[in-house]
Amino acid sequence: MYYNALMEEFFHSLGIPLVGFADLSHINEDARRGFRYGISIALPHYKDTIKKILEGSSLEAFNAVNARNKEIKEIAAKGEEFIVAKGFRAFSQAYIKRDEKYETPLPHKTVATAAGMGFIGKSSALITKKYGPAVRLSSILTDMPFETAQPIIKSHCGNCRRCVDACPAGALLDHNWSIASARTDIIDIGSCNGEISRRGKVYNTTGGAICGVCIAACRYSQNYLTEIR
Ligand code: B12
Ligand code: SF4
Ligand code: SF4
Repeated sequence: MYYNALMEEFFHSLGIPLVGFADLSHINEDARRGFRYGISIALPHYKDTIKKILEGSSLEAFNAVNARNKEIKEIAAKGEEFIVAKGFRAFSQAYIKRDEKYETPLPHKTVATAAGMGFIGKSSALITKKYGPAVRLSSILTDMPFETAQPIIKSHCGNCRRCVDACPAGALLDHNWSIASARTDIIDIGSCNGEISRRGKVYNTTGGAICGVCIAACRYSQNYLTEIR
């Protein structure tokens, strides 16, 4: 028996529009904590947040992004509890911290491409069809069985380079991703991090800072902004 419908209904009821299911058995066992399946969830940013990022009003954007981040973390934790209550094991990755190399054992984006949720763009972000990269991500590892998606293994950016040109730090390297790509092929995280810290000082944010211009400028985010519902 597969539990896709049950979990989709659960996450939709909590306001998560995008849910994907991955078979992670090809990934290092320690990284996936011995679990075979991964659930990827994505919560879109409000359209207003994307506009604010582009207008440069970073304090407001920072607060809006943080609120969305808190929301998806809480939802992922509820997902874990729900699965455990159904008699399976589960682990929410929402509160996993990055290490000193700015890495986590199993990034949300890896679970997301394996779950068919989107591709990695030249911005190094996950690009979903409907909301582009303008989503907050989380993931849950579990032994609850699912029918799993076909993994996405290459970029659909083509010749587009909007995010590359929009990045104020010149951090993006105009690379078309495939699963063989290394992060260093795509982004210079030192430059990106420098820009984020600079903005934190300019806008006097506490407890972190954001840039996100590459996310807001993406043509897929722009399509989401202009779509008529
Ligand atoms: C550390 C971190 C950073 C670091 C390093 C960024 C980086 N690219 O690694 C810094 C501080 C620079 C950063 C900046 C930002 N970040 Co950040 N960051 C993280 C964090 C906490 C861990 C990422 C990680 O483990 N990196 C390690 C490297 C190896 O992996 P990766 O680059 O993330 O992803 C690669 C793999 O997934 C691989 N891959 C994809 N599919 C597959 C499949 C297989 C089989 C394999 C082997 C590999 C593979 O391709 C990816 C690209 O190289 C994640 C949250 C999380 N737990 O995942 C958020 C996260 C990636 N960040 C996010 C965001 C939004 C941002 C910022 C916009 C925020 C800001 N402060 O302004 C910027 C954008 C920078 C950018 N263009 O990427 C979002 C991305 C959302 C999206 N749509 O993709 C995440 C997922 C947070 C979230 N909860 O939503 N971030
Ligand atoms: S978050 Fe800002 S500095 Fe970092 S890659 Fe995106 S646009 Fe460039
Ligand atoms: S702006 Fe263009 S190049 Fe950058 S991630 Fe989006 S589609 Fe890809």
